[in-house]
Amino acid sequence: MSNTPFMTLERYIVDQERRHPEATGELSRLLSDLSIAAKIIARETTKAGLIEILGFSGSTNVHGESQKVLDLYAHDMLFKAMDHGGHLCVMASEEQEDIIHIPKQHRIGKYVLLFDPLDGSSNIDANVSIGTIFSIYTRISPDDGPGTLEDCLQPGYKQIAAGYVIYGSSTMLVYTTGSGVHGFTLDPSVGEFLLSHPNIKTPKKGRIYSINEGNYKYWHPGIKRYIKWLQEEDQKTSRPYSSRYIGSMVADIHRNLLYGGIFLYPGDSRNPQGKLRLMYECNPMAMIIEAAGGRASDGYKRILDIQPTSLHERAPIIIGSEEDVLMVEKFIAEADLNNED
Ligand code: P6P
Repeated sequence: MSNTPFMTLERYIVDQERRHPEATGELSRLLSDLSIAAKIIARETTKAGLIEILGFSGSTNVHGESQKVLDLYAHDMLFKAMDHGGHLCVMASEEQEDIIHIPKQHRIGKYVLLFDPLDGSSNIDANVSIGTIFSIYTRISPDDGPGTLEDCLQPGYKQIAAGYVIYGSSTMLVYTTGSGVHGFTLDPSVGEFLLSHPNIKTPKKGRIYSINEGNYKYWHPGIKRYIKWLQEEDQKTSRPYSSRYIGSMVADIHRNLLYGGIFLYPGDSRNPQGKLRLMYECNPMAMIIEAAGGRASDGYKRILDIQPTSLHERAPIIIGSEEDVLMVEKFIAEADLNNED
């Protein structure tokens, strides 16, 4: 019998809040509202094949990517769940070009919410795990008016909370407020997220690497050498590693968080900034992995230290077990030192 206490997400959030006398309860209620949106999105994604909610919506997002019906559904569900709680001054979504103001009839709060409503959605029709990613900041603009773009363009180290929901063989919500990473599994029969993974710590070194090897010819020489190095045999360093790549960031990083390993979406000669979005994917995942004892960099500097300049900018990301990320940085530095092509 597991010794994990029987604990709902709501109860756990309140318990965590009680440890901070200065807490107002605002953040707790914000996280609780997010979990309601997650339950509704989970309900739709787990029956997507049955209710004609698959396929493309015919629209494209700010990145020129075709939007799936479920992408837009998840975006709308999050907006409707979060716009009236009185905790937020502004929101921003990976699926919407501009910041999202809180409707005038609702109270303005002190928090800022950024979210990727359904990451990995290109996999939806193939029934592959997908996820929602969220990131929470405290506003920096003057307290009285609506939130601003400036509130949304803060470096990742200023996040006060981050998390994701993975819609897979089960639905799990994983979040951190900076002290520990906690995982909750949805029990659909009672509609509650129950504590299943308290205080997740990621192994310092893994045996799994996740990267789209189809981009090999475009990679930095240091990345090329690193991946080839992983494939050599050496028992002392547990090589060769296993290659695991789902093509859904939340699923790949969730597995590596629990098992150990490294996920890489580097910049390359075609896309120097890589593919993943700094504000909606890289920063929240970086906060989580660091709180679990891992590391996240762009190959040169900490992801959380990047000062954003635009809402939808991309960043190269190398994230996971600390020793593995440090090794990639070493290969990159050596290749640069030797001016390798
Ligand atoms: P590629 C999904 O479209 C996504 O944004 C991430 O979830 C995933 O890690 C990445 O793109 C996959 O990209 O180029 O390997 O298909």
